[in-house]
Amino acid sequence: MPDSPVLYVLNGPNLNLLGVREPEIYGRETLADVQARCERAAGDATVVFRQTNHEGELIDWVQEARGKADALVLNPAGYGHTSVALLDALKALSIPVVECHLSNPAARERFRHRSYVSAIAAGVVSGFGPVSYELAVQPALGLAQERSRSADRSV
Ligand code: CA2
Repeated sequence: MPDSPVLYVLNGPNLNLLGVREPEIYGRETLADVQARCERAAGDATVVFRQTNHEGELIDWVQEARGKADALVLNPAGYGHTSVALLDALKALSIPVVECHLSNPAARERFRHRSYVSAIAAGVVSGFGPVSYELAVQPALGLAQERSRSADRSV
């Protein structure tokens, strides 16, 4: 791993509406505020922070992360509950993935209880609003560092 690890933070559909709609569920902070929290939590690491409303674009970014990122924090939003295609893309990754949610989907409607992403995630942080992202960043980077140390040992 280079001196400064690269962390991808990818966000799925409708998260661009953060702070604008449904503040009672998702709070008043915007996605730009969440990005600033991730950058702070990541310290010296480079953070690539993106949001898309399109499943194919999210999958393209996951594939891109394969060659460019050391770890991934992913809020798949609605696609976490539905997208086998996203799961397939994630399965091709060998970097640590931490799934992250603002709300706690397990405490919401039944259709939100299933997450395809959880099947491959190293861990899941949910229910703490924008703080969920901060809590996800540190273990994602820690796991990346562990992985690179054990790769060093094996050469
Ligand atoms: O709690 C989360 O982070 C979710 O991933 C958010 C998704 C939802 O489908 C998941 O079950 C849990 C929805 C993202 C929509 O974001 C909005 C934000 C503000 C206003 C409207 C939607």
